[in-house]
Amino acid sequence: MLAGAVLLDGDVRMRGSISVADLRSLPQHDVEVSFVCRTSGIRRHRFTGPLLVEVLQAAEPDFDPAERKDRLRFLVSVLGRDGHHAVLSWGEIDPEFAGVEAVLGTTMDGAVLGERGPHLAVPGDRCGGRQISGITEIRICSDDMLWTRGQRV
Ligand SMILES: Nc1nc2c(c(=O)[nH]1)N[C@H]1C(S)=C(S)[C@@H](COP(=O)(O)O)O[C@H]1N2
Ligand SMILES: [Mo]
Repeated sequence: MLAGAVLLDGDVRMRGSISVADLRSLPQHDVEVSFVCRTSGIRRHRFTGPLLVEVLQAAEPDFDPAERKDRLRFLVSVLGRDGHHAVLSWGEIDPEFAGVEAVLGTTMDGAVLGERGPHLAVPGDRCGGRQISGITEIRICSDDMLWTRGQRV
């Protein structure tokens, strides 16, 4: 896999590696995020890149085509090179629902991220935990396993 590429896996038809060039071929968005980290205070960064939802849509998630709201059962987990990962819900990033403009940044504060890998920018998050740097992998799945793990206690 090329340095800086992201592996897309899970419940999508087009699993595989997305290069930085692929990310740059999609419409580019410009977002500014500012968040508070308990250890280092207020942080502010500007990112450009495609919307996360458009990258995922291009990979054709396994939504039931006959049921428009089936997509609301899907979860997206974003993993950084250091092992940090966090989840967004499909409804959160879908423009027909909450429409949070989460971006897979290929530049940060004007500098190309290149082989460091893209950076997730989640406007509106108050803390930094989902502003994930050095992304290596994104997985998407339905909530099926939440409902098949046996009875509630
Ligand atoms: N890959 C990765 N990204 C991460 C983290 C991490 O541990 N690993 N920590 C998050 C947290 S908790 C914060 S506050 C911000 C810090 O961003 P900064 O480097 O701009 O201060 O990075 C976020 N992104
Ligand atoms: Mo943080």
